Amino acid sequence: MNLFEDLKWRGLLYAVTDPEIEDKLNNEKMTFYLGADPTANSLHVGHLLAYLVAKRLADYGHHPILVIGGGTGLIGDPSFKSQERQLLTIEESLINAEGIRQQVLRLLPDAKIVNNFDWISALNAIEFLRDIGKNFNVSYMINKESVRSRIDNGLSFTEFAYQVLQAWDFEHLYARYNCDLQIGGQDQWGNITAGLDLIRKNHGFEAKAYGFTFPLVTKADGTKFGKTETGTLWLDKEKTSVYDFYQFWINTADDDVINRLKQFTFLDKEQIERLEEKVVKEPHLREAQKVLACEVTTLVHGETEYLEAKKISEALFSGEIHLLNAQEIEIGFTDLIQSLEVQGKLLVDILVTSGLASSKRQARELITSGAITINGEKVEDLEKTLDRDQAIDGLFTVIRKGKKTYTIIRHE
Ligand code: 629
Repeated sequence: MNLFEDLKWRGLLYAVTDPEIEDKLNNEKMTFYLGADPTANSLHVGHLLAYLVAKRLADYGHHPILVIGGGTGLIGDPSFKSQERQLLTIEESLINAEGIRQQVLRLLPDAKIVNNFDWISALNAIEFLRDIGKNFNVSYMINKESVRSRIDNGLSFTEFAYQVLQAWDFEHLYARYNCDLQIGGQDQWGNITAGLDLIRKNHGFEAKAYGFTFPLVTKADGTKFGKTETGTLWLDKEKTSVYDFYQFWINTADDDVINRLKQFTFLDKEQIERLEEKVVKEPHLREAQKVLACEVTTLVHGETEYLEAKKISEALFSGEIHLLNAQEIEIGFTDLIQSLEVQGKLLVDILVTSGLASSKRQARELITSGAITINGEKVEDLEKTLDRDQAIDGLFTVIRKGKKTYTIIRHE
């Protein structure tokens, strides 16, 4: 499959600025760019899609430039945003930019990475208004969706001017690196085409530059992609644990999993079609979800982290939490951990204090009926006491009631 067909098959083409792009992408080596503003110190799964599109192009032989918007991030892109943004401080922008640089470097280790703070901060007001501003007609600017949708409920001159800066970036990269393609999500259409217009104004109509956009990721049930109950799914493991990241992908609905495999993995058509068959024939095995979680977690966090997340997940599923070490228990089961002073105390009493039994009587019944296990071993002795020496890594005792209810005691 050639690149253009592959992008189409994966559902990664929303709009192109020129049908010639098909031939250029398939048969030439283009220098292209993708930008992200450092509004946070980490990218999230929405950005991931964009960087994976960049990786697909790079793997095909095109040359990537990744722009970190240290300058534009200080202004705020109004595209697809219903409200004026809170301004970042310069310091926040620089710190966030560094976090993002590290992440994109991991995804595209050979890409050229530049920060538009370097050239935008060097611009003064006179140059901005005379040299760049003169090329923009206000009625043209107002007709951009990003501006029109905001004009009635408030849009500052600051955000209004954003498109000019992104357009200037494109021209800058075109002039300096021969960059002739910008890619972005569908929300970036107005900014990308502003750049093309500026390039034509300054370099003549024969100047050839292009843009294409990919669609926003949508879910079959209509809820927003990339959010969990706890919020945004970040790529930084300090913000979203690898375990939660893995869980997010493993929990993908059957109706969505094939699209996610197309968009977020590098498996080919044949491999994905094989998985599609499995979703239909044996959905209970969740093979497609397992492959998806493996591919994406490995891509973003590496194999060791993926294996650990998988192990934690499987332990929970099989009920064998006691096979994990203390660190894995901390990562996977924070919600189940109770810190208690239990040394030498009777299990009967601990079942009550930890909330697993409502009374001592019930606690005794649970024990004698064989419903209680400690670190995987059934306890039927009513005189059983807890001892730190038998705890996992001297720290945790896993108490299970019945098949699925757990409490994890952290020995104080
Ligand atoms: C300067 C800044 C440029 C080119 C682009 C930019 C950033 C752009 C933007 N992008 C989004 C972001 O930063 O706001 N103005 O969060 C985001 N992008 C990836 C995809 C996107 C887009 O990073 O393009 O559509 C999300 O999928 O929203 O010279």
